[in-house]
Amino acid sequence: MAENGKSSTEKVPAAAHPLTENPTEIATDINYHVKLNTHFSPFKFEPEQAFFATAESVRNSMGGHFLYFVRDNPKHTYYFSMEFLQGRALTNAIGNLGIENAYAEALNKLGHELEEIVEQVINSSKKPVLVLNCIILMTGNGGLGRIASCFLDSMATLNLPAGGYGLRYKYGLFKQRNTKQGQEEIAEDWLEFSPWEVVRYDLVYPVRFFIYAVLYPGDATESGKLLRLKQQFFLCSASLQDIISRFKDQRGGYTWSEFPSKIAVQLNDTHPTLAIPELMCLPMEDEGLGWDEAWDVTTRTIAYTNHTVLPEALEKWSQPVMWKLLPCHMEIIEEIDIMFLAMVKDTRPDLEYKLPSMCILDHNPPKPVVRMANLCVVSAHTVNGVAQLHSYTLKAELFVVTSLYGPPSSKIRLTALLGGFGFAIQSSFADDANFQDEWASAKMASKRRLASNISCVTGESIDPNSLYDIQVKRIHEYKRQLLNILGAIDRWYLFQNYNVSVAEMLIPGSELSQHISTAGMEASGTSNMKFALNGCLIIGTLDGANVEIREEIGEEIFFLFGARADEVPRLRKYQENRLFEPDPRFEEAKQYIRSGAFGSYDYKPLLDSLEDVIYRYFRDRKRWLKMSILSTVGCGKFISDQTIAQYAKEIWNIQECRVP
Ligand code: B1N
Repeated sequence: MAENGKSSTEKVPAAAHPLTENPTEIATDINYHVKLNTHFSPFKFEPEQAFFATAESVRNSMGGHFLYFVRDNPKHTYYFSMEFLQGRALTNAIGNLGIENAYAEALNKLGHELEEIVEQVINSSKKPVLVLNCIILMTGNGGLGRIASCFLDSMATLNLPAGGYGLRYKYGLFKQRNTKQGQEEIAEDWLEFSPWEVVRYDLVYPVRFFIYAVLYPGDATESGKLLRLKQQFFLCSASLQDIISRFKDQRGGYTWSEFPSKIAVQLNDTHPTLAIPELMCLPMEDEGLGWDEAWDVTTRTIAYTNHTVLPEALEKWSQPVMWKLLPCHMEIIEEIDIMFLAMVKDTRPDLEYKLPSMCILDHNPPKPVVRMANLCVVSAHTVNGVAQLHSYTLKAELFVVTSLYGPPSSKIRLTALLGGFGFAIQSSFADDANFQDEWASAKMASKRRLASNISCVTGESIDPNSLYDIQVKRIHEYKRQLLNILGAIDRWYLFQNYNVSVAEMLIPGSELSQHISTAGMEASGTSNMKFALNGCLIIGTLDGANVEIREEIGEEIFFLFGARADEVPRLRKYQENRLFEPDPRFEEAKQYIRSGAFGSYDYKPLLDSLEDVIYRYFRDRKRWLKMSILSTVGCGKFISDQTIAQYAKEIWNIQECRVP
């Protein structure tokens, strides 16, 4: 065991800016930042300046929390993710600190409205979308990045000594503008204004490459792929060097064997997998740690979350590219693979026939690749899926290898949450006429807010009494947006640039939402939880987290759609043998689209029986409201605070660290 008995100088936290809840003191503090700010004239106090000054005031209040963690040196968790889909940072920060009312009052004293001020924030990582009759098609990614940001919020809410590492992309995904010619893509320079960034000039770590301008460089070309790999390595290397340097700075020196009792690293999918060989490499190269110790440290530190089982979405990197770029890391990966193969042969000869799909290095020509998910499964101490059904699939089909390490721990659901009504309710309220009225007016207010935004963006006005039926998802065949479009072609609007702020409007303002992916394909889905929690009823298949939502809220308030996962293979066979006869209305809808006559067509024949049921329910207002209330009541289990509390206990072994 390597001993590195360096004792660091004792750190006494400097007095932090006090976290005051007194509106007068806050107003004075905001004023101070207005005068101090170097970005704007001190004589102006427009919403933009007010936003900056407020953000800086809040940011200073947060410093105390960091210092507290340094002083107490508890075990920390670090969440590694190649993407974080943030919403409004200011709203999040004051929400998590519980100082929303105090800041609202302080701004009032200064002649501003908090609601107006937070709107000044430029929404980061805007996801381009097209809403076709309220079907939002995202060309970027959704749940995975949003979960990462929700988790950071929940870590803060729960006072956990935890944080995230990600890349500071210069450009997010492009902004979308729709013209008659089609989609126009505009560079998204989202870093224009960010009062939240703190540059640490004193922390510099050597990483061999530094090129990372764009989130999702096109991977159609070899150079695009290489850039993505470099980005991934950059994230892993710089983050681990920072973590190790903080670990070494702790009082009383350190031994490497205690690293896993001080640090937990969670990999958000396989994108940061290079953290595994890098955590082996850094202490072996820099401090002469032996292989066995390095392997022990790495495997006790790293946990992995899988977000998909679709074979085409599982990351594979070309072996020649990896050898060229990261030869030392490839040596380590090769060694891990050899170790793993030997272990299976020794301990589970009955599983040897599975080795070709279980091993990390796939040597098959013409494209020998490294399978990143397999490397994670072999090396992580815990692997989890993102919904019950998904975890079963993981266990059963994909990674038999987990069973080698005792019972697989894929049991945790990950959820993300936006908006919400913000009050505690019980199922007994669902029949209460007064409560139903309040519920209806809250929903109506959200619908009006959404309608007014749609009208600003598109010029179209929408009757708030109509049924708002919404599908928001990354574009993929299995999510079956096309199916939904076929059922919605005569009601189309254009709604651009879907992002977290739009979601906060859209989700509370909707009453019915589509989650109709082919059963067995969607790992979890996250917007399904958000819609259900916001009292929006769901049409869904028995896929991903839909299964659990239906269990929690009750099957009678869930509009079930389509085949079950176990029926899908039979139906596919049918289709292959041309025995499957689609509903004639599909043909009608396709002909209709080809005719190009969207506006004038009588749509009635295309409505299927499920829609008939839905409209019948919708017209019975009391019944609909009751179902909507019960949907929210049943969604407690999908709140990310609860998920993170479970991670903290079951995977990370970290404790709350409360700031007095
Ligand atoms: O992660 C979500 C799940 O709710 C969805 O079911 C799942 O499809 C989604 C490569 C991904 N899986 N894989 C990705 C994202 C970015 C990328 O570059 C893959 N996203 C999901 C949250 O668990």
